[in-house]
Amino acid sequence: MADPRLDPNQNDYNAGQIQVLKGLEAVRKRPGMYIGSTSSRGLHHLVYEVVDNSIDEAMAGHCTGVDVTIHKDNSVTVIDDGRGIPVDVHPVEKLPGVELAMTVLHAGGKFDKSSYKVSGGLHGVGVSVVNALSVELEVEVWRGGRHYHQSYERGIKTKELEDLGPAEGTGTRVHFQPDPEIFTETVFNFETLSSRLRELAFLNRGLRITIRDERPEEEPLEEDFRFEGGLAEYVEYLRGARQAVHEDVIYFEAERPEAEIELAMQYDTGFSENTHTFVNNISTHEGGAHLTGLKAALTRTINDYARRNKLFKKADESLSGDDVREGLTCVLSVRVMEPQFEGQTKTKLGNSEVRGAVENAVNEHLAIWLDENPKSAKQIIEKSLQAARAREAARRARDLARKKNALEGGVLPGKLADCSLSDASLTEIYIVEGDSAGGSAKQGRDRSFQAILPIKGKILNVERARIDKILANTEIRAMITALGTGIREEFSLDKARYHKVIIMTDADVDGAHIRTLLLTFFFRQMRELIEAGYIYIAQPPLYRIAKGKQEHYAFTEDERTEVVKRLTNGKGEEARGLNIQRYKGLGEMNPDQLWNTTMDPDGRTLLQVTMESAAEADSIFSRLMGDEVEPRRAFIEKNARYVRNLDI
Ligand code: 0RA
Repeated sequence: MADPRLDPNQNDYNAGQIQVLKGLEAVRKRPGMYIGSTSSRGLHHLVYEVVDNSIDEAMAGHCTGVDVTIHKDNSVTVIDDGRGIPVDVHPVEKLPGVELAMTVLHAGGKFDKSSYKVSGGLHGVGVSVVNALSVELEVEVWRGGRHYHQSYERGIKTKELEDLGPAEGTGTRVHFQPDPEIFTETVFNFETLSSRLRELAFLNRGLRITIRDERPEEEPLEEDFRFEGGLAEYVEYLRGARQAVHEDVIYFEAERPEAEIELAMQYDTGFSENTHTFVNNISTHEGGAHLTGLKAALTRTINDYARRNKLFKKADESLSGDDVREGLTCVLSVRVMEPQFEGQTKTKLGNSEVRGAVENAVNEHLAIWLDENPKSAKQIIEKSLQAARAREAARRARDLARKKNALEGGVLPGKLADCSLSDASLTEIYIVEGDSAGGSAKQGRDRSFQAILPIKGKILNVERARIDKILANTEIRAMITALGTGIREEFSLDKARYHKVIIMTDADVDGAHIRTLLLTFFFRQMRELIEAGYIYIAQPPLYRIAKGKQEHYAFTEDERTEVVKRLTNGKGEEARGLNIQRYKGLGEMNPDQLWNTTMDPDGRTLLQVTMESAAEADSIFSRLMGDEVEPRRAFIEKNARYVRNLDI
């Protein structure tokens, strides 16, 4: 009985007050039990506890603003414009309401005030805990036209509630200095407080919350939060720089007997999921019933919408939970009368009845939103379908690995005119642009060692496609099967069916483009083929120069000039009846011409493709063939002066 005030013989103190002192003594003995810790975390919880009371007032519709100030001495003031803590004497406890609030643990129940108070967890223990753990606390109330004041030290009253006289307005002010005997850290972190206050402002739409830090020498730090858009604005804030898939944030509020529900969400072009859930303004990191309900509803409603609006291509198509959450930024906030917090960190909602309430509300409101926003709905389904395709591709890629390369053992493509020799070190394959050139090449070739694979037009740009699209492409599949090596992780040089892979395209811009696309494919999917020196580029002539029965070919402009000079003895072309043909494409050559100029090993020129640096090639391919236009433009501008024979 160290404290004389705990002595029941002291006539100032009745039995009720002894209970009070014992209660606060318990808080000081085991502060961790009430605020979680006595470190920096617990210190900041003191502020949250006081602010929570103001926010309760706001949620009850009686408070528009909360102002938090950190003073130079690391004491804190919280002011609100609520109704003010009651000051009249409680009929049973015989103490003013404000004094009960300041000294009785969980005094909230003593006031006839129904709100979504938190039972359990660290919040909602009551401002009396803050009082017990403060070396000094002052409370002021504006209420009923008057201004009141009371003060405490370490939870013990040092001044009776005093009526300071008439005053306008209503509200409450609590000023407290955390006790250094309790806390190992007594310096507040502005960022920690302001980010929680920002979060609270998002969670309580329209509520103004300010924070002011008076500690800096020069000028106080100030933040002013007020979000009329509530969670919708929160989602925009969280999405940050990620590019939105649809313009408007999906947003709704719903009331159910089990819970009040507020949800905002938006899809972006990214691949991650960012879902945050709250119960009574407390973040539920571990999820729980509300999150389970949300996920179930999301998957169901999006699938239903896609099916009803015929956005699936196949009848049995469907989107998985992961598909509909790819690139999603989402905030769910529920208010529950008696939340049960479970889990390791007591941040998992246990109330099973909330699951159905959330599921039902999201089903209903999301369906309405999608119906009312068909353009956005379509963009969302498309995004989810992309996610589904990627996931399917990943699955297939895994299957592929498991089957130890399905493509390699596959039937050779019908378009392939294979050679008769089977010793790969002696054989070569021409990948030829277009069917007509392919036809000439098939007729002109030496079929014992030369295979021909015609491909149609511009093949897929593998730089801008996910693996599923790459493998679905007929031309690419034909190449993979013909070459026999497999791709990427399953690539095996030993299985190459030819040791020369010769790209043969037209000598124009389109041909150059197709050549680049093919090289991109080899670089990304069969890099070892380049490293082994198996990839070549055929050099078809640019000109055919005929004089009578004589035929000459020129592969460059310089060669053409030289040939013409030789045939005319320097006297001009027309005069000597020269016939000069500019080859627009391989198809203009007959089989013999193609063989003589481009395919005959004794006369042809092949360029072997080599790679100085894979990293450099990597960067060039992604700049040239990737999504971004600007790096491509920059590269082209920088390298344009090296481009010759540009034929547009
Ligand atoms: C109980 C009843 C009433 C208000 C409050 C508590 C109250 C507590 C705090 C704590 C910080 N700010 C606060 N503002 C209000 C309402 C009594 C009534 O007027 O009916």
